[in-house]
Amino acid sequence: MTDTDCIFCKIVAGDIPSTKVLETERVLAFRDLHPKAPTHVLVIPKDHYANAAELTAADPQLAAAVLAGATAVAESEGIAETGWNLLANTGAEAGQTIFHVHFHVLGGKSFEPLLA
Ligand code: D5M
Repeated sequence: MTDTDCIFCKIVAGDIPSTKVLETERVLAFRDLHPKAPTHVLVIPKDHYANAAELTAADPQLAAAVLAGATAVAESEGIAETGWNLLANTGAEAGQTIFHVHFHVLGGKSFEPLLA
């Protein structure tokens, strides 16, 4: 499942370059182009779903695989022990700009707690 207009589908296809951090059969993780922290990696399903809600409704197993990928990235980046943030902006009002679901893995600096 791909969307020909989707920039992350193009990254999956290898048509746009990316710095890959992890790849499995169904999941890809690559460094964010505009990092907001020393570690800033995006974890995506290779299949195209617009957001986390669509992914979870359509394929909960794949959603779990993406979360497992995020955890593996935190471990390989050396931030699993110090602490890391996992963020999926869902919808334009929440700040989502690319409508291929992606989880931001952020670490290596301290963020103000969102809910403080
Ligand atoms: O996050 C979208 C994120 O995607 C944002 O942090 C920039 C990043 N981005 C955009 N284009 C690229 C490419 N080509 N490679 C890597 N990262 C990219 P959102 O949650 O939708 O605001």
